[in-house]
Amino acid sequence: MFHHLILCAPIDHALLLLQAQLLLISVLLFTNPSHGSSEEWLLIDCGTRTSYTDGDGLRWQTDVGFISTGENNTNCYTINTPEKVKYLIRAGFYYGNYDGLSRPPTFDLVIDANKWVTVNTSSPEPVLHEIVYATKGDNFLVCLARTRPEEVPFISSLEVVPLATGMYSKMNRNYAWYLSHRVRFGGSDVVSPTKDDYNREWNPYQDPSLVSVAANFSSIFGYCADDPPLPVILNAAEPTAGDASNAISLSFEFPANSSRTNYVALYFTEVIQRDDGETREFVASVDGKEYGLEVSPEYQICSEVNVTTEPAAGDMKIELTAVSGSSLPPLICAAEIYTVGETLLAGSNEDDVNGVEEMKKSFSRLQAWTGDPCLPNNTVWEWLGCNANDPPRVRAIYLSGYGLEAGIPNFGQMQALEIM
Ligand SMILES: *[C@@H]1O[C@H](CO)[C@@H](O)[C@H](O)[C@H]1NC(C)=O
Ligand SMILES: *[C@@H]1O[C@H](CO)[C@@H](O)[C@H](O)[C@H]1NC(C)=O
Ligand SMILES: *[C@@H]1O[C@H](CO)[C@@H](O)[C@H](O)[C@H]1NC(C)=O
Ligand SMILES: *[C@@H]1O[C@H](CO)[C@@H](O)[C@H](O)[C@H]1NC(C)=O
Ligand SMILES: *[C@@H]1O[C@H](CO)[C@@H](O)[C@H](O)[C@H]1NC(C)=O
Ligand SMILES: CC(=O)N[C@H]1CO[C@H](CO)[C@@H](O)[C@@H]1O
Repeated sequence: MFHHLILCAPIDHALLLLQAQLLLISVLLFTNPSHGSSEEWLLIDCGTRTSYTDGDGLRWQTDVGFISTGENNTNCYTINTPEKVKYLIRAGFYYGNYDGLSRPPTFDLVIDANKWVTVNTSSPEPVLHEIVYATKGDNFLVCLARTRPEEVPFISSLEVVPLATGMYSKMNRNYAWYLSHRVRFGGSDVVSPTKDDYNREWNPYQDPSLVSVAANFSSIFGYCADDPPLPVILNAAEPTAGDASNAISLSFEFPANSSRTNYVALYFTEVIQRDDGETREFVASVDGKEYGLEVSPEYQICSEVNVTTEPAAGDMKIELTAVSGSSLPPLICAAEIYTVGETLLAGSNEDDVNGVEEMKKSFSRLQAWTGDPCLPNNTVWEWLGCNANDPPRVRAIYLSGYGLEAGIPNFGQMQALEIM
């Protein structure tokens, strides 16, 4: 029973400078990507009234042109896309008391007909939510849904980056995949999104039982399918010298009572030219399961193992264990872990969507309603009732209170309609 609306909120400029890449909106270019390039991104910054190019040469603009106009002027963002491309999408929220009310709102973030996440903006830090999403058609919508009557949703940033064909190919396209962890091991600094062809941020994984080893080369000859950036690959971590176990044990935090299925990608390179007779071979296991992930990294080549894991609960344990006979311990450069969401809903019945679009054309008072009319089912348009079919159908139209005088248009194709 709540309205989808969007407010591109200004963000604190000092924080913007510190967190530029996190807080800016980028929406991409609608060409079919083969190599990641920031030139394929269209960048929108909620804190700006005019376009500009930043110090990294990235072009930023306002959200004008991406929002549908309505009673509240801004509703959903419509992102035009080529069909069947996967996107990395990151939404950022920084309240910073921009409205002077000291009332950080909680609301739903929605992508097409699907709930993405409930956003709680009470943190003093920017809140970021990131997914890999495969578009179904020639555009997709990102909407903010008001779920608490007194709280007005806003967004600070929305970054949409096309992924190259073949990236994350084990991620089933019928699901959204939520970023849970993305780490690099061989260094203590963050590798910023501007260093990554796909706008990914790589945070250091700190563990006293690991020691960093820098590669003695500065370029690689073989790339990984999921294409981590060079600074991440040129540094690895090994067990601290003297550790006899020849193993690396990693732990990644997850809610204790969650049931999670993850896509896990691990990245490696051999950082030294091994002497004759030296070997480095190890196996990776996730939550104690081996999945046949065997690694023998090669000098100056990125290698990757990846797996969609069986459901598990609580923290994730990843173990890298040297095979017997390996003269060198395991090493690792980086890891990404994405958690699968619910099956994506296709959207409400198409005839009904077309029917309500016709009604919106006839009644300007209805034009503020955007997004899917019946989905998610806690954000059904206020003047509609929907059934629980899959896909849902419009069951009722409640126009009293809207002061509508024009003739009712023909929406005879809305066959589930019982109440007007
Ligand atoms: C938002 O998060 C804050 C801090 O964790 C919490 O106190 C508050 O109850 C949350 N709001 C909602 C609506 O869940
Ligand atoms: C996943 O790992 C396999 C090897 O196990 C590799 O062939 C593939 O390119 C990797 N990447 C993707 C995106 O599947
Ligand atoms: C997990 O725990 C949280 C807090 O203890 C609770 O609110 C939530 O309902 C639990 N979820 C499940 C699936 O049990
Ligand atoms: C890297 O180390 C190997 C020996 O492990 C050496 O042969 C090679 O010249 C070094 N490369 C550079 C660029 O220093
Ligand atoms: C709303 O959708 C959720 C799944 O997203 C489902 O579990 C729930 O039963 C639905 N509620 C109604 C009233 O259809
Ligand atoms: C259609 C709709 O939700 N309109 C809202 C626009 O914003 C004003 C002020 O926040 C609300 O009072 C309207 O209800």
